[in-house]
Amino acid sequence: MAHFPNSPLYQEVLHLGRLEGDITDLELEGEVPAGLDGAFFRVHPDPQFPPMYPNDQFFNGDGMVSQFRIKNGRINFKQRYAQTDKWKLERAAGRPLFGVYRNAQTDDPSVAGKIRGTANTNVLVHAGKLFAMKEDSPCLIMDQNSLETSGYTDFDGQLTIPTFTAHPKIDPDTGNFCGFGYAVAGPLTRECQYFEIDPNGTVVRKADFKVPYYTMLHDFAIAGDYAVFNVSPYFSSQEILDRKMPHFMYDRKLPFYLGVVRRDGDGSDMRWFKIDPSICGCHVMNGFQDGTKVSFDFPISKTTSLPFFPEADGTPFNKEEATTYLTRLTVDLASSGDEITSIERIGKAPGEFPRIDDRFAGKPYRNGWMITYDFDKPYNGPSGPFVGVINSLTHYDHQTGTEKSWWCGPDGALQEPAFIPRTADSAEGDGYLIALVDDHMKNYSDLCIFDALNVDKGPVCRAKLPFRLRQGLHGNWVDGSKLGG
Ligand code: V55
Ligand code: FE
Repeated sequence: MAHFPNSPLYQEVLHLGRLEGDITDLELEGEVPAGLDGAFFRVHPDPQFPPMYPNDQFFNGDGMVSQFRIKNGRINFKQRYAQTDKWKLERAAGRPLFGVYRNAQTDDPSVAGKIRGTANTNVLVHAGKLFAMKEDSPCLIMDQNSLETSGYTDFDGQLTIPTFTAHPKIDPDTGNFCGFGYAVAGPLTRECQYFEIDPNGTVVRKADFKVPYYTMLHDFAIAGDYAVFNVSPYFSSQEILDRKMPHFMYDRKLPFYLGVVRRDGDGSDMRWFKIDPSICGCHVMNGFQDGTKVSFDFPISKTTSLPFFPEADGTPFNKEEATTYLTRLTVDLASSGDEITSIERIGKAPGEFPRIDDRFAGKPYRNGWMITYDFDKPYNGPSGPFVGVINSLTHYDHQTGTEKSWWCGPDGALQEPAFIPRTADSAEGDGYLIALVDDHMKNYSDLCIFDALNVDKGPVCRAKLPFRLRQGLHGNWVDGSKLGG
């Protein structure tokens, strides 16, 4: 029987978790804000079995979903594996059957043609279910109260594409789930589809388009009437897959493109704007429309910020070139060319995992948050999977240009936050930020709640877990009205 390799991929910051369970009434430091009722869902990759190949990577772990249910001043914790088809097949076999990250050519022949998804990237409640998402596979449905998995869905035959997004946006006006799939005509293909699913689970819009080259179309924005996509030079090829390598590499010689398409059309109006030499982006803070102008805010770097998606020409990973700064691209649809109108840095603190008050998705907005790298601060722990230790939480006020940050101390790091409105109709940004703060020395995680506009004051409440959650990806808050008990 294989065992987990003696590598940083499974130890230190990425020490495996694999724990399913429940804790009622977490220990608290400080008080849960009065009236808070809902749940914070988040997910991390957590391989059930040792990897079939030693060159596996962090993004290939099985999805482990955590639920923090907050009500009546108390916080309950529940954690379960997303029981994907992959997870069930491997569980039944008692061993790994799927090979390296998004490369079916490395799988055991017994699972040929099976859905390879790990549901390890994002979790969000929509249409009365918890969607557990990975961009290479369909949407996995779980129960938002029990975290039981029911399985993959094609929304009653309404969505026939083989992939789904891990970065949906909810349109605050319609409540529609806005998403897309890429490689919809099969692995490595340029065909993509934008879609919207209404609050009842009905697919109400579809627009087909083609990216300029096959890439990792990881995140996007809605911006008024438009959907906006960033194509950064991540790529793959049959040759990479034939060599049994993980799926993506990076080619800084490929241009960067921003694609803008109407959300209510058939996709034929897609316009691609170009930046060459390229920049590199991944996650998106927000987008908005002002007449014929469309703006897109995202942290960018000069080159790949993900060390495990290496440069194809062998250029070694470079921390300075990989450090991401919040940047606003603006394009004008009244123009006839493919030029970006402006590119403007709008944040000083470098960071990633951007968030907003989601009630302003696709609209002009003032407040953004990211977890950030304060490179000047000391750090006692081991290095992790990113450019540096993400030791701070920063609020960006786009109106005044001011930033407020909180440093978590020398022993750990933060995971991606989510915004909680104080009340359904409170002003933009008036509410809380919720985020895990991990102690890499003592190996505990605290779920922390901050006053969203005063994050620099530190958490108003800490809920203490008796262990550390593994580094995760994304998650979302849902109001208690969408949950049982
Ligand atoms: C990302 C994460 C993924 C993935 C592709 O953050 C891109 C980027 C956790 O999985 O499969
Ligand atoms: Fe992501």
